Amino acid sequence: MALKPLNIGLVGYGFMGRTHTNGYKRVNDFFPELKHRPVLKAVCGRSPEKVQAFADQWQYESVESDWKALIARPDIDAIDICTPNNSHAEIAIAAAEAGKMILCEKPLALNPEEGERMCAAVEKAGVANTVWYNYRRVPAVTMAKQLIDEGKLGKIYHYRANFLQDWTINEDLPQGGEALWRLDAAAAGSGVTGDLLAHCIDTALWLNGSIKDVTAMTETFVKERMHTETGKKEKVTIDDACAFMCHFENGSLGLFESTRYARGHKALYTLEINGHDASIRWDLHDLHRLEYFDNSDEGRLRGWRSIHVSDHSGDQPYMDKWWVPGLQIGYEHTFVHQVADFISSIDNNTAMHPNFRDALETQQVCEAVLESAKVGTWKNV
Ligand code: SOE
Repeated sequence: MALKPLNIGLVGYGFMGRTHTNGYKRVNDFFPELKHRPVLKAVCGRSPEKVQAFADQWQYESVESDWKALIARPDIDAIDICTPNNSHAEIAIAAAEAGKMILCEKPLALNPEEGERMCAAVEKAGVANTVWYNYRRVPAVTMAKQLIDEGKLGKIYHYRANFLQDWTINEDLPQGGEALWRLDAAAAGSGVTGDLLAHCIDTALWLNGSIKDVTAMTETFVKERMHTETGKKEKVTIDDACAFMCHFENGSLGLFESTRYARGHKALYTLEINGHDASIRWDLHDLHRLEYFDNSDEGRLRGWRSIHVSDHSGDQPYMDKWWVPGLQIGYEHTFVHQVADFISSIDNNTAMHPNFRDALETQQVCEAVLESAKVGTWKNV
């Protein structure tokens, strides 16, 4: 049966533009049951040479230099937003009003107020929407969700997560511009809180439910950096590091830390969950492995199991789509999985998560974290 086209209009062509496009290109080869095929219709960006080079390399059919023109095109079904965070709201709201489906890069917005307006727009228009919190779709993380939902951990006491990097230690690194907008609060909204902790929060809300309140500290280690646009040294207004504690609604305690100043760590996302009956541990650098301690194991053999989530039997999520049992996949596959799940939700008219509403909750936690760090007290989410 011929697949129905899902015409994609991509806005932005940076690192995330590549990860998403790779997902669109590979999905049907590995998920043959899907009824739609993403078609790379157009990519949009301000620099005509760069956008054309991207289109040529990734085989987009056409280019646009104005996202409004892209949204106005009747041959586009879905808008994929890969621009800096300060343009997500405007583009998403316009896309929803034009009846387009939307796939938005994380974090949803600059703040919850923008996020609310984005949710209202997609819900009013009734358009399919998702936010690219891709780590949910690492097979081992998805399997952690299955185990928790089956009650294998029992009552949860602790949730711990870190996201550590070291790429901004150099004081000479400028802020702003196309490459370094993540260091400019005007474009990014915040530093590690919205960029990295948002991933940890998204996974945590999914695995362990809502967060009630938070207490946080943030630090900006390099106080001034050259701004690419003004050519002058400007105050740095993002958080370079952030740590927070929280109470989850289920009574468990949370501890989260993120920094771009952890020398030696490039992108280390780790999480650990301790329940009454069992514990789970996961590490992005060894992403197939789910470590699992089950207190009901026979005493002599009780200990941490190291499960390589790469089997096709026993419902290990996503793995039967790829190679033969035991062989590995990686970071880029999480985006293929997200595209597959998005298309499947369209094919079957089922809910897709994380959607804008889910991502708004993450945004609200980020806001409470930043606010708590500012005022130095606990903040309700
Ligand atoms: C920042 O370095 C970054 O690229 C984030 O923006 C991504 O969301 C994260 O997955 C990896 O790190």
